[in-house]
Amino acid sequence: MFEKILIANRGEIALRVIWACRDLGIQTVAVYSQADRYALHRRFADEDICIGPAPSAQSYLNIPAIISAAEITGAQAIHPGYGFLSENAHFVEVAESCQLQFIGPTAHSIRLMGNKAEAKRTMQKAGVPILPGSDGPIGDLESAVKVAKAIGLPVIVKASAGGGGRGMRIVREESDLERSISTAQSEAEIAFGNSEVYIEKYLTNPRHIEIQVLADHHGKTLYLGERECSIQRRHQKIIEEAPSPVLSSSLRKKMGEAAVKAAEATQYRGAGTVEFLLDDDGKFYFMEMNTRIQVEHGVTELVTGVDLVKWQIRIAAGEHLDFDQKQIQIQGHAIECRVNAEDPFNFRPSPGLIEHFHPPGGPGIRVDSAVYAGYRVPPNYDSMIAKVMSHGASRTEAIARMKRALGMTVIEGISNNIPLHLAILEDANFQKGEFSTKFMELFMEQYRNK
Ligand code: MV4
Repeated sequence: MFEKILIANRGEIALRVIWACRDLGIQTVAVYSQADRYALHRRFADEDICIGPAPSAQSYLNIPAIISAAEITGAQAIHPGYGFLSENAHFVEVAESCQLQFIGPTAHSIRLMGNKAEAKRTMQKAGVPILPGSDGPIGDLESAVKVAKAIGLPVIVKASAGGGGRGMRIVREESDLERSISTAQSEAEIAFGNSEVYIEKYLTNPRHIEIQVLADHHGKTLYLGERECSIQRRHQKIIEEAPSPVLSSSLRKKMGEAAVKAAEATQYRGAGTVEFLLDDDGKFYFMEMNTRIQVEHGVTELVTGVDLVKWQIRIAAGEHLDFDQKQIQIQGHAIECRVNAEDPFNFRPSPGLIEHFHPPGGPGIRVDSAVYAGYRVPPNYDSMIAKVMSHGASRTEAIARMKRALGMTVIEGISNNIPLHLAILEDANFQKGEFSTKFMELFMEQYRNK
């Protein structure tokens, strides 16, 4: 096992990794930017080192500074958290060339999944269901039009280098097809330096269901159930839950086995998430694979009892997964609300001084956060300041506990989106578990008019 790990991240996920390291008896090194002088990840790590000015390009994305910090402190491994360098194949290669173990998959897996058209092809070969569309990136316009006509409108044009909703264009009418493709191509070139796009059938009201997987270095790959992530706004998740209110145990098994196939097709190792779209008939299709620990991993931890971050570290150190698929049971129901420092109506960021802070607690509540009373939320990074998670024997109990927790949370000095969460928790369709990725659009109409 490692003796010392450097955490190349900030905020709640940096603390989450410190928790896992403490439990495993591993020393930690925090890196921080000049904007994070008063951040908790600095305080709770055994050592800390400044890696640059506030802008992430000069600090949390600064590969030479982070590698130097690892060398100076004698860390043996780097945990990237999520965001920042977590899915940067080049960073993995640099770390490994410096004899630093990257806690995550290989550069090869990251690169393969980073190209969405290539990933889709790999999945098709592996027998994982995909949506009909172009076989890989679009060649010329003429053949793209042919594909679109063959699969039928609407179709969606996606950037190969995109993902997470960036670089997509829906085409509903044949007359828009050529223009949409060329716009998508030039937008992709500007955004990613890669104009490659692919085309596939567009599903109008799917659910976003993702399967958590863990794979060790010895050929064992397991699935840990699903997370329902349909409640998003502008491709930012707001509420996630496990299990999905609509998955039967047989569909869970089918999707889980497909996710394991997807991971095995890329010789995946570590923690990963396979995203699927699920339609009304219970048919599911591969979308993307995220090759990192995700923000919403905690709901899976609550319903499976498996510490995913600890396993990321143990797997990177070469340990065997010491349990089997049949030992993974889904117990009860968990919900996560992402608490953001933002206006609850216009969603504008609200950084600044937190004057009072009282996190919720009590039975069935977990809070992952890195803020405190007197802390100043810097304007430079993501606005998420806490993840409030609830766990109960049933979905009804998880919702009740979440309402209780959010109602007893105090955050004063800056705006936050708890009022939005409470309104969603009161929504009749949310309570019935009847929603799709369209939920927030529909919800916003009545929320705004209140
Ligand atoms: C789709 C889709 C419908 N049909 N692909 C958005 C994020 C990226 N992972 C894929 N996304 C979508 N791809 C096809 N063929 C609808 C979405 C989508 C979406 C997916 C999940 C959650 C919220 C969403 C909101 C809008 C669109």
